[in-house]
Amino acid sequence: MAVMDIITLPDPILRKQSLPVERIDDDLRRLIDDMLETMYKAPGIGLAGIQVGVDRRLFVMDVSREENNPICMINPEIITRSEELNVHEEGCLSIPDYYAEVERPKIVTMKFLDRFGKEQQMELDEVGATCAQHEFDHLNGALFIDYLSKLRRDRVIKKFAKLAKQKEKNIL
Ligand code: GNR
Ligand code: NI
Repeated sequence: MAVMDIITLPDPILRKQSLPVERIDDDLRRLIDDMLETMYKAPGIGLAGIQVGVDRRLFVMDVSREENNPICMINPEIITRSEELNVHEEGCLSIPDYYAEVERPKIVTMKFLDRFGKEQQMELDEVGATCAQHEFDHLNGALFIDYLSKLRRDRVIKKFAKLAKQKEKNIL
């Protein structure tokens, strides 16, 4: 198993649309295990392929306190969204040290393939629903800051662009 590098803002890769996973084989299962290790190490409660540079429709998550409930969703679909909404503070490993409240459906039902290619359905609530929707967004190039006002979003993007420039300078 290996810890992978996590891509952060303002890397344009994060805005890429991910493509369906076509083959679920040992190589993919190895990637899933590496993504889980990377997520636990961060630490985070979710990680999408695109965050480690893999533009395929899969993500891992674990919202259990004991870190003993790893879930991997391949080619996920959100098949139901509750009318009731829920506000949750969100963060993203690709936008380090920035947090904001986001309103999303409180309960979602996800349909996906598991690591063995078996079709699964799962209802998620509260943090689980928030996390699954946040990860699903990553597969479409969306980030939680897209739900904020343009002013706040632009401020965050600007801050990370400036930071990246500074880092570049320090290397040269
Ligand atoms: O670690 C993470 N925590 C989190 C908190 C609230 C809502 C969503 C998340 S997901 C995030 C990890 C991440 O960036 N996944 O894409
Ligand atoms: Ni994220």
